[in-house]
Amino acid sequence: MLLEAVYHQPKSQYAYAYDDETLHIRVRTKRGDMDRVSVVWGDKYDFQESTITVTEMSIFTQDTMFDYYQAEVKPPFRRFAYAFKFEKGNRTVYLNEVGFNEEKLLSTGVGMLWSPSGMFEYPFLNTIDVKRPPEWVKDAVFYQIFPERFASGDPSLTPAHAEPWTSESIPTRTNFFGGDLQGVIDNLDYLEELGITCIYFTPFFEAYSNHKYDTIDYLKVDPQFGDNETARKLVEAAHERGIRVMLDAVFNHSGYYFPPFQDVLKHGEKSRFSKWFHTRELPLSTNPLNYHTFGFVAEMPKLNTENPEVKAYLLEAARYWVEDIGVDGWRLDVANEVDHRFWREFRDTVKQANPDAYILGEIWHNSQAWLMGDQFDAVMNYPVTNSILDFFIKDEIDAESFMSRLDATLIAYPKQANEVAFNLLDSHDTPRLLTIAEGSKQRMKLAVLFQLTYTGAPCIYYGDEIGMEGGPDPGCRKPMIWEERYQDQDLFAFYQTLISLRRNHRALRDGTFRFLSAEKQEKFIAYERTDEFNRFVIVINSSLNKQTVTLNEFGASSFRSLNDEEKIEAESGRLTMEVEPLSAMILKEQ
Ligand code: ARE
Repeated sequence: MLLEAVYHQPKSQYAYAYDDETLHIRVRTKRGDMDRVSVVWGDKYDFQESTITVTEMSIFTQDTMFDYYQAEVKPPFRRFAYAFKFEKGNRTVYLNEVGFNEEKLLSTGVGMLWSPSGMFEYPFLNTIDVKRPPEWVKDAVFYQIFPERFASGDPSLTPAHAEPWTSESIPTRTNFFGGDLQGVIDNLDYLEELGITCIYFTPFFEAYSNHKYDTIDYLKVDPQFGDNETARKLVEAAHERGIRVMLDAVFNHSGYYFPPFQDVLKHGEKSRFSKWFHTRELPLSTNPLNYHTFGFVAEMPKLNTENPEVKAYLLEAARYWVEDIGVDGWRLDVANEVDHRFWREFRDTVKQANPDAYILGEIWHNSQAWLMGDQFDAVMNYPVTNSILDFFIKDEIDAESFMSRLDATLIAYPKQANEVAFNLLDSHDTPRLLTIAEGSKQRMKLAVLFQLTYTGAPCIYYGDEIGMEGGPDPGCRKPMIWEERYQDQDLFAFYQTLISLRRNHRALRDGTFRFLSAEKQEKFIAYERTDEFNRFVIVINSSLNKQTVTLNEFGASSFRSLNDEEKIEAESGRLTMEVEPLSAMILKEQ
């Protein structure tokens, strides 16, 4: 046993409440090291040999170095004292909060030697602390819209200097094309036909730039896009079709033309807003910068979210859009640079306005510190994005390392956070998927197929579904192509089919996910998604060679491929199939 590899941390993603009565307890060990791992537990006020329970744990995920064991327990009095028991061959070792104990040390009886004071504890399962993301997100398929570039519905709003909207248009950092909210309303049919269920808008509040991340007024729709009534109409029209709406909260910084910032620029110390920004000294200077900003962008001064007036202003905006206009969630820009205290108050405000609102942080890294229930429901799952791109699109990692990287993200957070993770393949901040795939629609389809059959809520970046291309910002922000002859209808149908498959089968959204094959040096994977109604086996061959794939432990089952073209029966418990290069098979058990 390599005890040095064992890791557990109470009250973290290794020990958390999943619901009002269930705790998830996890422990890490060296991969393949243990024969059996159990959690030994009891009530912290009645911890005796006769009352303790030993619950065997199972491996819930693995990476190249470690096994991660998990057990679900339901302590009757909601209090929980526990230790771990590791077994290998004839050796048994216990781990409690004090450290490791060999069994021989416990020969006089575990109850006597393990006074509860030496145990790990989950002191009390308080229901208000349980992380409870909105259920609807598990079923959602998001669609990201960059408002200036999706569609123009009200030509009277189009800026005079806007460029013509064509399939050849080239976006720059500063040009405009005239997209607006009416344009989205006019195209809700299109979105419904595609099958998506929630629109994520990058900012549409009044701002100076074309991307609107430099807010001037958080309570007002940008006049180029319409007004607050258009926003209300849009939300209502979307809701009528069962489509929800999520907005972008840019609360880390304001724009240069935000009136309080202009006031500080003009009046320095004397400004009544002098404490509204994270300044280093006053008067303000942009060269050299003497105030904090997003990146080194002088036009984006960092808001002082510790200041009560700033807080009140931003929280009112957070409330207003949810409660008065009816939006269903917030995506939080640069979420990891804003103080945690602000986010806790933000959560209370938003959930009070609508307990079902989704709070999604924009964080590109491990986000455990925000995902324990008191701040965000989920984060933009860029670690998963990168794993999918590296395996299916860039062909840079093998199947084992793909599995290992995905599994690492599962252990990083409580299960609830993974169930509503926001899984994107590209965005307004990255090159488009098809461009990363160097134009290979076959590879793109494999990535999309995985995304739409994986745990967490998928998001499609506008225009990907019809084959749009574009490099890094600003290249990825071309105006949507609406002329049908330039749209890839076959790709659209592919998205449509997969979205509807996902929407029709809970197993593919919220079912158990398990890798069946992900081997070293191989370029194909097989996985299973199951719930009480259905069992799917999906094989994706990301290599340039035809693969014969054999999967074990299938009993006498029989499967049918989705298009009904093939029927595959297990023979001697084995399922065997041929998968063409760069293609996939979705099999459903009959
Ligand atoms: C513009 C230009 C850029 C130029 C930049 C600086 O387009 O080419 O480099 O100015 O002069 C918005 C606009 C951008 C604009 C930017 C600044 O959309 O077009 O860029 O404002 O004016 C990090 C942050 C993450 C942030 C990304 C961009 O952690 O929060 O950088 N994303 C949000 C939005 C953006 C938005 C802003 C923040 C600002 O989604 O659209 O930009 O409001 C790694 C790191 C990440 C890093 C990521 C991307 O993986 O780990 O931390 O994210 O790369 O750089």
